Amino acid sequence: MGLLYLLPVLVVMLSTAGNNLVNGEKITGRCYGDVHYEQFDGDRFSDQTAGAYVCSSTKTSFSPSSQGFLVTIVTVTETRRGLEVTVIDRVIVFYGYTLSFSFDKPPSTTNFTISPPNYTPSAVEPSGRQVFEADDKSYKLTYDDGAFELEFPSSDNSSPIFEVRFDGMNCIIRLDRTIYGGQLTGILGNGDGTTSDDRLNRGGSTIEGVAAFIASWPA
Ligand SMILES: [Ca+2]
Repeated sequence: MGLLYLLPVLVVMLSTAGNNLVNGEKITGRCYGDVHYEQFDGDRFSDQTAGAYVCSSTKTSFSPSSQGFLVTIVTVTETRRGLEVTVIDRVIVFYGYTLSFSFDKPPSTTNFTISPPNYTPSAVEPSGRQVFEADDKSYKLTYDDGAFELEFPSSDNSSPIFEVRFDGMNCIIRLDRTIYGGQLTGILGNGDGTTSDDRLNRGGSTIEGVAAFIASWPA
């Protein structure tokens, strides 16, 4: 039980870790713990059904498509300290429909994939942290053992417009509201600032019940 009690502390630590990196208005959504969800517009709920789900995605109508993304999570049920818990086992990130990152828990070079394939580590820091950067783009990936941070800066590099952080248990997505607000679908809602319109399935119909809502977003 001790681990579960620590989860809110971990999430607070993660959610504040990147504050020095961002300027302007951001919206944040979270998938964390056993498994709790906090939507971009503030609604919170929990579900322990293991599966692969669309955590958050830009709508297919979103423009410009180069800033579109898809974040999926894979949850599994494990026994920890005699308790059956469901946790996030894997986070997969697609950005711009051309760049993809896939992570197991914890990430390692053997289960790490990145595309296009010309993406290679540009630096390995003394701590073992590896840094990936595209040749002529500003995408950046860093990860330590059991954690990763993804940042996609704005065109003028003023601040990240899309950030994903995963520590092996908690996945946090932070977005620029002026770009992504109202342009989102998936379990974490649409990010338009209204909490009453965020339990929709792919077809746009309201789904009653947390389990049914999450089940309506298979990856
Ligand atoms: Ca909303």
